[in-house]
This record gives sequence, structure tokens and C-alpha cells, in this order.
Amino acid sequence: MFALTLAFAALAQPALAGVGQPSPWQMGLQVPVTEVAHYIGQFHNGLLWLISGIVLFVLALLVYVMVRFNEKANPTPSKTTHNTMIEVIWTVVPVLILIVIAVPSFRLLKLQLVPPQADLVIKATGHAWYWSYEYPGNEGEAFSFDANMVPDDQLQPGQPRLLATDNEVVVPVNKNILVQVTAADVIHSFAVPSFGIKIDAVPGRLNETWFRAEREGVYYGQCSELCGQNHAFMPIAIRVVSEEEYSAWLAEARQKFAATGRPVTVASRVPAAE
Ligand SMILES: [Cu+2]
Repeated sequence: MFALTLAFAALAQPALAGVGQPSPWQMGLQVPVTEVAHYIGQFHNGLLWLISGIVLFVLALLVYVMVRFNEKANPTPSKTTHNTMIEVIWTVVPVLILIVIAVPSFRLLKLQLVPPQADLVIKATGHAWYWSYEYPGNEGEAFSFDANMVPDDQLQPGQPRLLATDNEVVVPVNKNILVQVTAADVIHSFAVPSFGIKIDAVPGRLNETWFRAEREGVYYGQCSELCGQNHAFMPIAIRVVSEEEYSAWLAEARQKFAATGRPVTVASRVPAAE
């Protein structure tokens, strides 16, 4: 049965793991497209092997005790209560295991929490219940827009249900994108699984995360902090494009979103209540 499950997982993995979005019967995490997401996947798989080994070891010990020391097999039990050697072993070995886990864990934390020099800064603000985005720039260049979920009856071909947004965040491929995250009302959370990012959007605080997408495509995420009635309906859609396409979009977006007359706040400050 176990072998069958493994075989199924191996066969199913390429077809079923979602690229940028979940897929039906998906096994495992979404296909990673950033260094952080690759690392998360490897760390997760490594821990899975480690914990499986520990579970099997403990199971073997339990079975051994049940067979060898049950009342029938061992009618007169030993009165031993302490064994210094074994107590040292069952203290030291778990400590060593935790140290072995801690090294890659802290390395991953550093990769996530210490962003490299940013090529582009974007500010994402969570609202009840949509995200708004700001592209800071010099005077006349900065712009902002809202991204609302596309309702079921307005979905275009190729747009996934509950994930597509009317305006997408567009970023260039292979560039360090720093995302400043905050919220305007209640706590939300900005998460995109394929990028391996998830960070709380807290009113009055400016959190930071970053990603460097290594291939083009559209990557979807969702608000990941239970924020209220429409929590499930404030998706995140990020389109990763080539440098040229990005420049073209940028020029267009500056025209399009400037016309809305929305004030653009400085990226390092939380917008005033509207
Ligand atoms: Cu939310």
C-alpha cells in the first residue's frame, strides 16, 4: 500500500503540482520559482524523511517492548529504574537532531528575512477585502491601483476561479522585487506559495518580503490571515514578464492608473485613513 502511494505520488507529481496555482489532486507544494521556494521545498522534504525515520524507530521500540516484555513473555519484571548511559543517549541524540535541523532552518530564515539589493520596490496594502498596490517613483512616475477578485461570471478563459484579479501586479523576471506589506484596516497576510513568501499585513506596520522569480508566468496567492467576511475572496495575482514587456506595461500603467487620481503615498509610510 505504501509503495503504491509512493508510486502514485511519483507519477502524479509533474502533472499535478500546480505552477503558480493549486491543481486538483495536487500532491506536495506548488512548483517553486524562487530560490526561497526551492529551499523551502527541500527543507520540507528533508524533514519529512527525518521524521519518518524517527516515527519508524519509535514504532520498532514499541513493538519490541510489547513482544519481549509482555506479561507472558516476561513474568518477573526487572526492578531497574535508572540507567545512566541510556539516559545520556536519549538526551544527547535529540539535541543533536535539533542542531542538525537548526542549521538549514536558520540559513533559510536568513535568506527570507535579509533581502538583497532591490531592483524594484512594490508596496502592497491589504484592505477589507482586496489588495492595493503602489509602484513608487519620481514625481509623475508613481502610481497605484486596486486589485479585486474577478467574479465567477466574468472569468476569461485561462483565469482561475477565486484567484484571478482585475488588475495584476506586473514585475520583471530575474529581478529582486522587494514587497513592502501593510494593511489599511485589519490584519491580512500577503502570501504567494510559488515564491515561498507569506508575511502579515498589519495596520501601522511596514513589513518586508522579497522574491526573485526565475521564470515568466502568472503566480497566484491569497490573503492568509483570517480577516473577515470576504477573507477568501481577496486573491493576489503576480505576472512575471520579460524586461521589455515590463517596460511596456509600466508606460501603459502610468497612463492608465494616473488617470484614476488616487493619491500615491510614500512607500515608507502607511497611508492615512480614507
Ligand atoms: Cu485579508
